[in-house]
Amino acid sequence: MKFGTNLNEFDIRDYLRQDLMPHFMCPGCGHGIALRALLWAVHELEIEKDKLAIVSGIGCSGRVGGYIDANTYHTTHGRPLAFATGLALARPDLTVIVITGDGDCLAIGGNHFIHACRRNLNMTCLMLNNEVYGMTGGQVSPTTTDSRLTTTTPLGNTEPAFDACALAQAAGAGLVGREVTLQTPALKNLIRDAIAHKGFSFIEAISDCTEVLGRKNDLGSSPEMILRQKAGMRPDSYGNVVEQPFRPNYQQTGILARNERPEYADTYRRTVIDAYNPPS
Ligand SMILES: Cc1ncc(C[n+]2csc(CCOP(=O)(O)OP(=O)(O)O)c2C)c(N)n1
Ligand code: SF4
Ligand SMILES: [Mg+2]
Repeated sequence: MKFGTNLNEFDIRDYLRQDLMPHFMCPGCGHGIALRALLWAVHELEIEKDKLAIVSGIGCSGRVGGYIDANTYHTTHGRPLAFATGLALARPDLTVIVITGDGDCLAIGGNHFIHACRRNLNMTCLMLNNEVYGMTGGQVSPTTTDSRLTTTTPLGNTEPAFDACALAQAAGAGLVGREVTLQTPALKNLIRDAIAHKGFSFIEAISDCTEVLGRKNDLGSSPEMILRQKAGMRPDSYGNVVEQPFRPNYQQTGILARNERPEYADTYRRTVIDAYNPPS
């Protein structure tokens, strides 16, 4: 069965489990905007709901996946990529998408992340980067910007932040991209390209935690927070002129790297499975 009644029109309600509404997200949370971009991309690709598998970890980002009316798996903290690896190997007919947070993906799940990039198994990893552990009350994360106040850095963060896209690229991911949630159509295009790419795709969506990071750092209302994502004009990798994100770590957006190399399940099947089951 396909999503939606009219495939020319995107209506997010066709893709959500309505019985779970109202959702848990705080007003203005960037994760909801990223969810919209993801479902819009799924709609444009006309992915059948029975063929879509969403795997998420633990966190506000992890809970987002459960609202999608498809096959959804809410796994343990930091482990969605490990779970998705088994799923994608066993069921190459599925479109496997991982939704993860900056803490889930880069802290507790950091080891799984680098190896998922290295293997290049066919799946898409969408990391919602709000620079904080949102769900647990606002602790510092590996992407927290320098000097930010968090519950575990009450005098300001002194650790440098990870550039997740540079890390993914160095570890061998097939496609790497970044977009701010403010640019929802551009984020949708990026996610669509990532899903269509055969291999491991990593997308960093620059999200906002209005409640526990915004409030602690006096970043203003949720509209003010999201408008801070722009400061100037620049062309993205699709040639469209869009606003530039304000955070210096995220000046580059769009597709940042493409690395066409053998997809892992194909290689594994050829070298291991076929060896045990030679054609008669
Ligand atoms: C093994 C384990 N350790 C710690 C936790 C507590 N915990 C739940 S969510 C979370 C951090 C989530 O941060 P992030 O991945 O950035 O997601 P966000 O809530 O910001 O979207 C932590 C530490 C847990 N659930 N399991
Ligand atoms: S705590 Fe932060 S990340 Fe979690 S729902 Fe609220 S705004 Fe979003
Ligand atoms: Mg986070």
